[in-house]
Amino acid sequence: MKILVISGPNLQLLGVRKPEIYGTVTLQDIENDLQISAASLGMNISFFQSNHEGEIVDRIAAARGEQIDGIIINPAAYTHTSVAIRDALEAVAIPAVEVHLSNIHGREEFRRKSLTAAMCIGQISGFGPDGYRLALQALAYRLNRRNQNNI
Ligand code: CA2
Repeated sequence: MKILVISGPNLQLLGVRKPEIYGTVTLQDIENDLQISAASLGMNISFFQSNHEGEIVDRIAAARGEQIDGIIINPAAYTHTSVAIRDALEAVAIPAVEVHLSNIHGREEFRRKSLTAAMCIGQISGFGPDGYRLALQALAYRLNRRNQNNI
């Protein structure tokens, strides 16, 4: 099972800036942790971070040809603005889970709306770095069930 983790703009600053909102864990820490969790679930995992909307669209589009089975995506600020990322997720139709470190529903009004979540199986928001591990487990459940049912 192949999983792709996509991180949007400014997530490379995690753990370095604004620890009062986003904590002290870095994106590299999150990816290292996911690598271990994926190995224990027998999954192959790869990572992509970009500050550029078009690069994220291209990465999602390429996932189909690479036989990626599941996507974990934190589109960061593009969550609230990007019809292009939403359309890319819809087009590839690969099961995806949207993750947010913070609880976007408890923050500023403009963060409460996600354009991308509707194209995902679901959204995990507010659990900090644990949200990524929960997303991986959710994908494992979904993909295993799908394989058992041959769909
Ligand atoms: O809570 C999340 O995971 C977010 O996706 C993080 C985004 C934000 O725009 C979303 O509304 C919610 C921000 C990404 C990281 O931005 C930083 C900014 C300053 C310092 C460190 C990270």
